[in-house]
Amino acid sequence: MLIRPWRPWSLSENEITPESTYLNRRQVLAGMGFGVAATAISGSVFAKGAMAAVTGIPAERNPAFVLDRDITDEEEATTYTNFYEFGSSKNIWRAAQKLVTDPWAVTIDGMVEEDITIDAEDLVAKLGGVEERLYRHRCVEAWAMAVPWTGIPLKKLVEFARPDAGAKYLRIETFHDTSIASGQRQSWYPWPYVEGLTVQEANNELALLATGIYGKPMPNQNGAPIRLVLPWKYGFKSIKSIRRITFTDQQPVSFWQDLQAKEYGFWANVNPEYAHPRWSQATERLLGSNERVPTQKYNGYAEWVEPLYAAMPQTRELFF
Ligand SMILES: Nc1nc2c(c(=O)[nH]1)N[C@H]1C(S)=C(S)[C@@H](COP(=O)(O)O)O[C@H]1N2
Ligand SMILES: [Mo]
Repeated sequence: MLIRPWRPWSLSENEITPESTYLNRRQVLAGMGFGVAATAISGSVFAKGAMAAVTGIPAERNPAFVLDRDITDEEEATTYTNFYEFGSSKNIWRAAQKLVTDPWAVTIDGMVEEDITIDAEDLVAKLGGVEERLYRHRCVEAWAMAVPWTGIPLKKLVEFARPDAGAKYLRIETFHDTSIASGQRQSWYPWPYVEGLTVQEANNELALLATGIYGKPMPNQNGAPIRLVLPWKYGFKSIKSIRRITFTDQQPVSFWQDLQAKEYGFWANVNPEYAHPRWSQATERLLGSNERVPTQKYNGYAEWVEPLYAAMPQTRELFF
């Protein structure tokens, strides 16, 4: 087994982990202990759990999306993950194997022509072909990665859902099952995990409903069988293991907003000029290395998404 060297940055990253600092002391200590253990056991782990057969994988790469950095090592991106349902450490990939992702019912409801509950596989087939895209990902905790996602533009789901003219937002929910996800037994969190975005954002070309990564079906720990990927926003907006998508005229209150509205807003568009209340967002650490690089406005995707916000006041509210 590969024993990883101690990396000093992992300690400082633990210190800034926004998703645990406000928790009670007991929880913070438990999380740190687990983090230290994680550096010693996350070697040779290529079999990261059973993966269901998924439509269209591997898919053809869409050449419109190019990176300014190397693709993150696959093992890093699939073993260093945030998925609070399975615990507050980054090393939850093993625990996440408990999730049964096939069959997987997804419900589309709210302000739509007709509510529907459909298996994720059938939904993906109905929405059409998947493609591969290379995207940067920027966590609010100031680590970043660059990975090949497989997925379908979210706008195809909007089209399929046939929302009412009055629907302004998508409210998206993760599964809720305390018998599988030990993190969900921690009652101080507002489970299930919820995220939201506007219908216009969902219709933006960049918004992706992802079913795979590195040319393989999505591993559980990265959000199987279906998750959101919104690369111009902080990573917490990219909700994993989606169960329900509700079209609504009310701005959804997301999981982190509910916990700490002063630190995690609804828009959460990446911007190096607006610091998090507890740390700078000016630079980011590339996963799998000690290298820090400057963070870019909209995570480098301004040309795709700036028009979405052109009519809004360019204040901090848009960027936290
Ligand atoms: N359901 C759910 N989705 C989630 C999270 C989570 O804890 N639960 N964490 C978010 C955060 S903070 C980030 S940075 C990304 C991480 O995605 P990755 O683990 O695939 O890199 O997932 C997001 N989606
Ligand atoms: Mo994150």
